[in-house]
This record gives sequence, structure tokens and C-alpha cells, in this order.
Amino acid sequence: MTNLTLSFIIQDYGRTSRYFFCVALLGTLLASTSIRAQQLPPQLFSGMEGYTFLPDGTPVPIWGYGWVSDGFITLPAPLLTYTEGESVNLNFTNPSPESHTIHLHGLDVDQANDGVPGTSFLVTTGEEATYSFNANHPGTFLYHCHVTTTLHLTMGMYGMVLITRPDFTLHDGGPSYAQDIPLLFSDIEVATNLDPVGSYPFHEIRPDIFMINGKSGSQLEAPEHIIYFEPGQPLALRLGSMAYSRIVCQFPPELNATCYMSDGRPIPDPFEPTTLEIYPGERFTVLIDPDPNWDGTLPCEFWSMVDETLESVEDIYIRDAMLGVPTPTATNGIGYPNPTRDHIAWDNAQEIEVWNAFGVKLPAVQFENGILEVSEWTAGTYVARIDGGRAVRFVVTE
Ligand SMILES: [Cu+2]
Repeated sequence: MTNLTLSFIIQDYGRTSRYFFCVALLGTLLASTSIRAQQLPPQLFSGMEGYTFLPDGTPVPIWGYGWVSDGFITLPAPLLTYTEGESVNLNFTNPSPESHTIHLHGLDVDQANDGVPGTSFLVTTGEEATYSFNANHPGTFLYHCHVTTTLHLTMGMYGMVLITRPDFTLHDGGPSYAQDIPLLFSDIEVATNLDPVGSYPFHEIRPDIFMINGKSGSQLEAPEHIIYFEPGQPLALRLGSMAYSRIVCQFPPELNATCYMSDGRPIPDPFEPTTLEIYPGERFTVLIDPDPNWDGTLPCEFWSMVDETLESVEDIYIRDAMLGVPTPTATNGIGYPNPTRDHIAWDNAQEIEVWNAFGVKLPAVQFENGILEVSEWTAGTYVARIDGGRAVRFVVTE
């Protein structure tokens, strides 16, 4: 795996387009745009007309932030990365119909730049603003809108901030590592996002979709969301939660995990976690150096904080880079090639159902021996359900 590919995984920690018909097709292009954008002074905008996609392909409305240069909002919001000691001017523009702010959660900013409307400032429709602060402490942080916080946050207005050191040590005198892996936990109640006006009272919001970097369930198995490692090259898991739920990560011993930082500061006595609880707003930095040839998951439990029900277990897939990309199978629903121009295959698949981007089920498709013939199809995004199981998106090109 090349460094470029690894950086793609890191930068592209969850992207969702309002222009969802073409986003998959343009994914690689947009990812490179995103990387370039982060080398320029960041210019974020807020939007209220985005979509995220559930594992079955269902679009769910979101509000959020995006890069002005990209023109679309994402769930979670773009990853903001700064270097320790940097003097940051975060430019923000709000073309959306409601006021928003950026609260820099856990960062050492002064009150005027804190993004809490009553003590800082609102960014009203059509306004631009700059949040200024010094990135004095390396670590894992978060940001979110602080206007009617419960609603704007649950609609999707949140992201992660990383402050790193050029020498790839976690902090002054801290351990060195090879790559940052941002992992942002969150959840949504689909009914709220479909009807934000009817979301009151907020305490009755009960999430039903549980996400890591905006992805859930089978989406996390997709090759672009697998974390690849090279033995002896530790990865820094940047764990942060914007979820309603209490997160419990279950670390397999083969990951050889050590937790070094909490809430943006070094822990005096680093520890080797078997389980790690993450409450809403908390962040941890955990180095892993998995055993050679390891290919497994880091299960993350989502527990309701209202009645302590285990709501979901979402898996982070971690795999030795030497093993390459996993072989697509019908069981993980990943067809190949994708995008495609003439056909797409699901090994061992027996039956298929297909919908177009308008949600219209195609009455008849040519599907034999697990191969779907699409050479005569209109270019665009489609959703396929394989053997009545998981639904996946695929793209037919011109
Ligand atoms: Cu907002």
C-alpha cells in the first residue's frame, strides 16, 4: 500500500455528497481535492441540504460542514489538521438559511473564538467569520455547531480536529508512530433527520444508526474503510465521540494497544486497554502495533445512556497490508469492478434486486452466475441487494 493510498484513507474519513448521483464516480478526484484543500487555509461552509447513506442505500438528510473548494457537506465534517504551534485562522462562511457556529471542542481558544453563541458570536445567513487560535497542544479534538446544539449536532454538524507534530511523535517526549487514523463515533435517529422540526422534545431522541466515521454495519467492511498496517509501524488511533451513546471499544490482545493521551493531553501513566469507554465529547489517542499477518476487527459497542441497552456493535476492520485487499465475496456484498462500464460480479451470488438513484426498482435485469450485465445501462449510481441481504451501491460509467 502506498503512502498516497494511506493518506487517502486518513483524509477521506467519511464523505457524503448532496450531489449523490456523481459522488462515487468522482470519489478519487474529490479526495485529491480534499487533500489539496487542507494545504490551503481551511475554508469551511455550513449547509443544510446534504445526505448520508445507510448500509441499505437509503439516503438520510443531514446538515453539516464542507470545504468551500469541494462544494458539498460531509458526515462527519472535514477533518481539520494543524501542526503544533501553528497560528490558525479557520475561515467559515454560512450560505445556509439558519445561523451556525464552530465550537472548537477541547481546544485552548479564547472566549471570543469559542463558537458558543451567547459568549462568542453567531454566523448568520450570508455571513463569513474567522476563528483564530494557537494550536498549542498536540492531540485529538472535536468541533461542532453550538446553535441549538442538540439538534444541529444530531443533524450532523460535527467533525474531528488533529494537532500533530512534524516528527510524528504524539507529544513532546512521547512515542513515535507512522500514521494518524481518525475514528469519530456518532449516531443518528433517522426520524429526527427526516423531520428536524418535529424533533422536540430532544430528550426523546433515540438513535437507531450507529457510526464510525459516518459509516455503519457493512459499510465499514468496504476496502476503503479497512485500516491497513505494517508490522513495526504503529498507528495512532484518534478516537473521539460525538455519539449520544456510551462507546465501549474491545481491544483484541493482537493489536498490542497502548493508550497515551486523553482529551488532548498526555496520560501520566499510559495503559494497555482491553476495553476503553468513551463518553460523548471524550477523545483518546491509542497506539496499535498489531501482530504480523493479523486480520481482524476492533469491536466498538454503542450503549444507550438512558437505559444501558446495548444498541449496536460496529466493527473497525484492521488488516496487515501484506495481505492486500480482501477478496470480494457475496457475503460482504462488495461487487467488482466498481465503478463499471459493462458488468459487475458478486461471487457466489444467486439473486439480485436493483434500484436506480431515484429509488425505482428495475423490473428485470440480466444476472447469471453472479454477473450483472450493465453495458446498455444509463450511467449513474445504483443500489443492489444481493441474496436478500445487505444492499450496496455501485456506479455505471459512460
Ligand atoms: Cu448549526
